[in-house]
Amino acid sequence: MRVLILGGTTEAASLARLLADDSRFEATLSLAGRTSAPAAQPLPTRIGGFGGVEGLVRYLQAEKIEAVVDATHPYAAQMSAHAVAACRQTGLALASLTRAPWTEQAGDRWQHVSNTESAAMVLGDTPRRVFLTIGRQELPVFASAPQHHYLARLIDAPKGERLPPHLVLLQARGPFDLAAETALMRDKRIDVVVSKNAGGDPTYAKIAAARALGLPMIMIARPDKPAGHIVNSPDETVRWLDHVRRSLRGV
Ligand code: 3Y8
Ligand code: NAP
Repeated sequence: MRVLILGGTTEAASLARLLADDSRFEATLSLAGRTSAPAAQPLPTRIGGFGGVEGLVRYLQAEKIEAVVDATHPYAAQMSAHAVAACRQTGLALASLTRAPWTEQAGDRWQHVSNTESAAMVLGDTPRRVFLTIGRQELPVFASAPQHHYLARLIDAPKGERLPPHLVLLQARGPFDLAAETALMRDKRIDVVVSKNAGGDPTYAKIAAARALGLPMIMIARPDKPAGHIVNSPDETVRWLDHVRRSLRGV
């Protein structure tokens, strides 16, 4: 059965490894092409947008896709909206591989904000040393709060976007570990961390490091992300795919 995986996450990578050795499925992984050198994957991989819902519908039809798995990041809301629309239009089965958000533990000092603009605002007027761990796409938002000193972690360097004046770039790709995160925040004298609530293990270390150092964390809320049939692990996704395969083949 031909399967499209909308990827770009740790879960998508582990699902790709499961499907690569499974002769029941002929899967293709799809990336947006946000990074210049994405990690190699064990499945045929297509890179780049589809061209909106219509482009995705045309791709699904041309490639004779029989089931779609949305394994994109919790903050990739537009891709998920397009996947729901395109699968509704084509009648294809859609599973959404989701990951639970992080929840506050004892000792956490989280301040919840609804979006990146509010995160820039709640930093306040007094200059602070801010660890931005939200990547590159929304860095320009912090140009509106130029009084702070920013350490921004991202994968590829920004290209020409308007940036805050006091900015140090840290090009690094997750996952990250607790000792390194704690040492980094201490060495750079960070006094507040800004993060998305991505969930999952790959970047939980920054949450634990901030707690250990008693640092406040500004946590940006997740966007509404449309979904099809919810699955919570790569294994559950494979079981769902086999269920679809059997029902399509009447077995
Ligand atoms: C292109 C594919 C794998 C998947 C690895 C996960 C873990 C490491 C943590 C911090 C947070 C951040 C960012 C992050 C993480 C995993 C996972 C995850 C956060 C790659 C990848 C692609 C992207 C896109 C990139 C965004 C950026 C976001 C950096 C590959 C490595 C901050 C999200 O430069 C850019 O334009 C980067 C853009 C979208 C968010 C942003 O707004 O800048 N991810 N990340 C995917 C595509 O083209 O479709 O390059 O190999 C995948 C991973 N990133 O295979 O093990 O599963 O979450 N990615 C966030 O969580 O806030 C880093 O630094 O603490
Ligand atoms: P988004 O805002 O939800 O989507 C914007 C557009 O990017 C989509 O409409 C689509 O373009 C294209 N796109 C997104 N994901 C795609 C995919 N997997 N394959 C093909 N095209 C894709 O997406 P985003 O938040 O920028 O995320 C882009 C990629 O990075 C996704 O793969 C996501 O899983 C990964 N990622 C994102 C974050 C994050 O913080 N947002 C974190 C980690 C990983 P068209 O309309 O032209 O089809």
